[in-house]
Amino acid sequence: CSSPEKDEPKTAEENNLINGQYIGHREDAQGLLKNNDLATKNMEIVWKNVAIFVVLHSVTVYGLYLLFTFQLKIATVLFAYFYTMYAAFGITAGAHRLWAHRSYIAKLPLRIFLMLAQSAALQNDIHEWARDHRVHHKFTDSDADPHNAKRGFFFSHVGWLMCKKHPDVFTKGKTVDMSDVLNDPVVRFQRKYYLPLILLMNLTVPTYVTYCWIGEDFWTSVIVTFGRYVLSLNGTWLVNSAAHIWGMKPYDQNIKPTENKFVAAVAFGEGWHNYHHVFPWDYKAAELGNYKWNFTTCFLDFMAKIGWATDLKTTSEEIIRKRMLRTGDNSLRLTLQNQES
Ligand code: ST9
Ligand code: ZN
Ligand code: ZN
Repeated sequence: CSSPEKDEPKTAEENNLINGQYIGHREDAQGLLKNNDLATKNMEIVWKNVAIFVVLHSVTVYGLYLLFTFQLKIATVLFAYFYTMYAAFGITAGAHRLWAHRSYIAKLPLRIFLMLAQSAALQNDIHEWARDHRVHHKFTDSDADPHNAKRGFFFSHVGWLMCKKHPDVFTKGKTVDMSDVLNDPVVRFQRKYYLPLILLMNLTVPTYVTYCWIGEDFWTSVIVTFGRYVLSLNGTWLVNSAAHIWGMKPYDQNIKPTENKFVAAVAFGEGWHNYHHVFPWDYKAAELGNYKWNFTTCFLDFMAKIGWATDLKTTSEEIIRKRMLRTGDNSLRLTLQNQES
């Protein structure tokens, strides 16, 4: 005979899965709770990650205090900005537009340059980053989306990195093919040597330059390194949070991603997110071929000029217009009309 304890589910996963099928939390039998409440109720917090992010953000607040009380050298601030831009290209031009979306073809030197930059960004290795991102596009704003924006700003911004993933991410995520990414020897090299690469690119190089070349004291150099990293993480996370909540939807009003100028500015061109979710293969990740708040597109156009990037995919004006008329919220046309009149 079975004891009541034996019948009780032991883990969040047992709670949610019967024969591998997600059935919702048992308390949902009467349909009293909404899906997102259920996911939140069942989530398993990873306290180690919570502690790391709290410490990192506290150090960053002190770093910002040093910055705003003019206790940092100008060279330190300039170097931090340009190193952030380099690391950001590893994410935007590399992990995102090249490896996750295959929006262009990159020659070997560019792939090595971007792999090192992506290591400097320390946002998981290229394979893991691209896998989560492909799953995000395929199952946007559902339980299978690793940073489902329907669970609120905090969850989609950083909360998803502080708890175990929803079972749907594992099950539905398995349907996403990653063989093309793993076929790239540069990606495999990064996976093999990920720890030394991030220690070198994210920590040692920037701290060494700030300490030995610019002449800040050692602890200031370490604080600047961590602060720069945390600010760039938040810039990236805003794409998942703010650009899934606030802004216009000129291309498809039926989805959550938006056009967000502020996010585009801090995320080197990745804030035109309504467009990007509708036309994810476009290397510009934005319409109009403009360079408005899109440093990554300027960088890729330069790479195309020197022959390191080829086959840059884009979307024809006609297809964009048709889609805007069919599903857009009319906001862009109204804005353009207002500017003209
Ligand atoms: C970070 C990433 O910050 C940020 C990404 C942002 C994306 C934004 C996109 C927008 C565009 C680009 C904008 C750029 C702007 C740049 C501006 C710069 C200024 N599919 O993950 P695990 C399976 S990272 C299929 O451990 P847990 C798989 O078998 C920050 N399967 O799940 C896997 O095993 P393996 C630093 C999947 O245990 C296994 O499950 N990093 C998928 O629930 C276990 O996977 C951190 O903080 C999937 N999608 O743990 C690390 N996912 O990998 C934080 C999983 O061996 N991460 N599987 O194949 C962790 O500690 C853990 O992942 C966890 C979940 C606790 C969050
Ligand atoms: Zn998105
Ligand atoms: Zn994308």
